[in-house]
Amino acid sequence: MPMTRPRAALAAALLFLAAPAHAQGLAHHGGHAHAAPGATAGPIMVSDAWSRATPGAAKVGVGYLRVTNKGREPDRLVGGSVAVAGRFELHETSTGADNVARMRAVEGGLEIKPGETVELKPGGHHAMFLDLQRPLKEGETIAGTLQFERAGTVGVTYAVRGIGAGSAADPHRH
Ligand SMILES: [Cu+2]
Repeated sequence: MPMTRPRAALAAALLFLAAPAHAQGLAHHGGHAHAAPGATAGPIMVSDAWSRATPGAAKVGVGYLRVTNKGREPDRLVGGSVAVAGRFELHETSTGADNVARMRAVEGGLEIKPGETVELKPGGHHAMFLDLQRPLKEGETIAGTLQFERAGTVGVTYAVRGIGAGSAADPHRH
């Protein structure tokens, strides 16, 4: 899917993503939300889905999770939705030599090979919730779906953590 949003909107989204990274070391241990229970559809299992609280005026939220493929065929995560946002996109973040994080839409979805677990996590792949209808608050859960090429639609519940939660080197995740 081409990135058609104006540059200003993308820049704002990047700022939103980048800002918490500087406060994470301090904030993380306070925001100790538990992940919602996992969901399965056929061989696809989704677990540890979480999101991050958003500042008042933000129109973008983010989603992280793990997907395990227990089947014999590869599958692809190709999209999804959340009830509180107008649009859902899969993004990839990479940090260049200039130490600036950039993100782009994942073309053609994200492959999950048989037996593999793919993690959407800070600093890597993530779900982006666009056109947020309201702020996300720490401690709540938000419902959504994930769309897989083979497995179809899988329900997912994101546990919303604190605004500074989840560094790329989050000690609780590994
Ligand atoms: Cu993004």
